[in-house]
Amino acid sequence: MSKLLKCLLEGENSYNPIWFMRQAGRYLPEFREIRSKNLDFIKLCLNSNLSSEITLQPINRFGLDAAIIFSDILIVPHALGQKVYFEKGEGPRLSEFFTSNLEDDKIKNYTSILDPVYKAINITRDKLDKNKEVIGFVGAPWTLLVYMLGLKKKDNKINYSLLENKKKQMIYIIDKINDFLILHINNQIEAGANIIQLFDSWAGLIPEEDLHDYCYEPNRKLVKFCKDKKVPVICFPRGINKNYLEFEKIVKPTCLSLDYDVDPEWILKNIKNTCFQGGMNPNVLLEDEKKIFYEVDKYLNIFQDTPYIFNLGHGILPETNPEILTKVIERVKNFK
Ligand code: 1CP
Repeated sequence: MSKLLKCLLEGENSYNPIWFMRQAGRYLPEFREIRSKNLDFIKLCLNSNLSSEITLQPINRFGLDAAIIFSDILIVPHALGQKVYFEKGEGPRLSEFFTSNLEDDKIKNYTSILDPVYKAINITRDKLDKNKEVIGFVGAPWTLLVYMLGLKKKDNKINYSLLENKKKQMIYIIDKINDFLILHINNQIEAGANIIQLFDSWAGLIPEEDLHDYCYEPNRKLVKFCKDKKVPVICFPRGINKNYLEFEKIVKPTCLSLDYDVDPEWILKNIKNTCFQGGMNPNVLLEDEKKIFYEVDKYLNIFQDTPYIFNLGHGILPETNPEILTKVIERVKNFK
């Protein structure tokens, strides 16, 4: 069993496995080269050979413990019939959402649109060292709905009035999306993904009273599905702060991925018997070496007696210098 799987499944803490959210992406010149010739981002995600090549770029460069498949959480709304646009400086935008997109007769079309993702996983699994893992992923329903319903305003606040008195419809939609996510997770596992990460990147926008229905409950069902299949699952409920504790109790993921707002010492003190991942602010990687190593060591020291996967509190920023990552990885690997 790889060191990463041992850390996730057996509580092994003699080594800190390492990978990064958004490790395949714009900070890498080899990615930018492919991207400059492939202007349609969704089409690039659905090109199995290129997706696999991009997935392996950070592995070939840095020798990380896991490859996360190059795709996007928005590939699911795309496969459910919504057009996905990426406009410069604006973030992703989607065409209008219709509840009818979520009817059961859409399943066949949905799976065939996503088929290239599964082929990319196949190719990647074949090419990757046997002691490294392939991470599949989905966005949790709430985070997908933020994009699917266009809920987020430019200042990253939510237009929550749009959802007032709509609890019943929301729960119906979330349940339906969850069914489609389970299909996508299952197909990724069948294709060779042996760890799943659930991104609930906008969970922090949910008011406290709706966290149960919009965040914990859908994540719990997805986690249960993965655990029933004996596949470890990492949850990233970004921005919920001390509710990480409640999240852990209800959702029970194999591993909790920390954002950079939550206090790692508070987490260690309050949440027991689980594996943790990440936490360091990705902005730190833009600072000088001394500050970077100080922060890297801080996380390694806090979590030295627990199973801990080194990662960041959110994705690597495009401005990050890849050479600094080489040094961070060396530091992490030499820590224990
Ligand atoms: O070249 C480009 O302009 C595209 C940039 C890009 C990339 C490289 C986007 C657009 N998505 C991705 C890949 C991606 N997205 C991966 C690949 C694997 C990896 O290396 O990690 C993954 C796992 C995601 C997941 C994703 N997409 C999330 C969840 C994680 C997070 O960052 O919070 C979210 C919210 C998205 C939506 C999305 N896709 C792309 C953008 C610019 C956004 C908006 C959010 C953002 O700006 O970070």
